[in-house]
Amino acid sequence: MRPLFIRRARQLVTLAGSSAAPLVREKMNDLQIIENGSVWIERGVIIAVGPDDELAHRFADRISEADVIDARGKTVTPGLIDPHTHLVYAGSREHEWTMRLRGATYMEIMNAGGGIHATTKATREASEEMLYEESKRRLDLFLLHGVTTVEAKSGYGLSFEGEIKQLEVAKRLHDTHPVDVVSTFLGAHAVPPEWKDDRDGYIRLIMEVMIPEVSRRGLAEFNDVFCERGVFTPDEARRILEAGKAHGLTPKIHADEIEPYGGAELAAEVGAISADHLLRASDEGLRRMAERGVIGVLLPGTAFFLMTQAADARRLIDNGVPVALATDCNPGSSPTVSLPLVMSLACLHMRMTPAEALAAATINAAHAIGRSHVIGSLEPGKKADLAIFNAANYMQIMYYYGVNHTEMVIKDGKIVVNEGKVCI
Ligand code: IZC
Ligand code: ZN
Repeated sequence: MRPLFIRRARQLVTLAGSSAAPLVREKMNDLQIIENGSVWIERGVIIAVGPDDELAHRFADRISEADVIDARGKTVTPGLIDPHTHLVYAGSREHEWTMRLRGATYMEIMNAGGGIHATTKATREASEEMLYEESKRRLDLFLLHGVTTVEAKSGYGLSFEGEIKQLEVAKRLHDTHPVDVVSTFLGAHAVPPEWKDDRDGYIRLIMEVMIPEVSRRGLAEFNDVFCERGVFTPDEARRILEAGKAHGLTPKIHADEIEPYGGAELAAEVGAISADHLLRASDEGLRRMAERGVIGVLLPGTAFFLMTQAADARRLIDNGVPVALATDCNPGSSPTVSLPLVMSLACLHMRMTPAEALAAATINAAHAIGRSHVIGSLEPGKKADLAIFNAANYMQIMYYYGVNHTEMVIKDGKIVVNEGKVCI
C-alpha cells in the first residue's frame, strides 16, 4: 500500500492533545488548527501532521512513492464520530409522524403499541440478510456525511434471539463495511408486550440470560437503559447497569429526556461512560457528572424532530460536563444520518459555537465510546480516518446548513468516498 500524502489543506483541524481527557469548558473551542496543513499516512496510520513545508521537507525523498491528495481550499478534519445511534432496524414510522403533527406525543404512541414496539415487530420479522442490507445502506449514508465510526445499539429485538440477531448484524457490518461499528446492548429499551404483566421477569431475563451471553460472545462493549417514566425506573436501570458491569459491559444511559428522573445522577453513581439526551437533567445531576467525568451526549436532532426544546448545552459546558454530539439515528424520533446537520442544530438550538460542535463530534465523541486513543483527532499513531470538506473553514460545514459538504473520506488510510460518492 502506497503512502498517502494529503497536502495544503486550507484548514487542517487536528484536535490534537486531548486523547487522555475530553475537552471541557473553554477548551472545547481550541481545535488546534494548522493552516496550509498536511498529513502523511502509511499502512492506515497517521505518521505525521504539520504545516506543508515541514512535511514536504521531512518526506522529500519519498513523495514520489506516495499518492498525493491536493486539499487546497478545503477543510480537513478527523473522521466524524457518532456516539449514539440505533443503526440496525427494519421498517419505518412516518405514519407516526403524522400522528405527532396532529398532536399525539412520542410516549402516547409508544404506549398505544407503536413507537419502539412497532420497530421491534418489524425488526423481529426481518431476516438477518434484510436487516444487514437495510442497515448497510444507512451506513453508506453515514460515510457520505463524513462519519467514520458509529456506535450502534440493539433494543429492537427485546428477546434473547432478537437482541443477538441485531448485535450479530452490527458485528457483520463492522467486519464488512469501512465504517467502524461499536456495539451497545440495549435490551432495556422497552418491556416487550409478551412481558408486560411480568416486567421483573423481563428484567431478570436481561440480567441473567442476555447480558452474560452478549458478553460471552463479545457482541457489545456497552450496556444501555432507556431510563424514563413509563419505560425503566432509575432503580431498575441501576440493577441492569450493575449486572452489565459484572460482565464487563460499561454503562451508558438514556437519561432525563422527557422529565427530570434522576438519570444524570444515576450515570455518575454507576460510573457510566456517558449519559445521553439530558434535556431535563437537574443541576445536581450535571454537577455529579462533571465530577465523575461522565460525557453528556446531546442529541439536538431528536429535540428538533420531536419539536421540543433542545438540551441546555451551555449549562452542561458551564458546569464542566464534557459534551459530545450524536444523531440518535432511529426510525421514530431522529430519522437522520447527518451528523453535520446535527452540528448545525447544536449551534442554532443549543448555542454551541461551531468549534464546540466540531470538538463534540470528534474527540469528545471518541471519549464517549472509549476510543479516544485510536480516533477523534489527527495525531501520529492514530488511525488514518479523515474527512475532507469542500469548505474554506470548519465553520462553513455547519453555517451552510442542510448541505453535505463532504467531498472525500479516508478510512484506515484508504479513500472510501471521493467527489461525494462511495468508492469501495
Ligand atoms: O425507536 O423510538 N428514544 N429510543 C428512545 C428511541 C427514541 C428510538 C425509537
Ligand atoms: Zn437513543
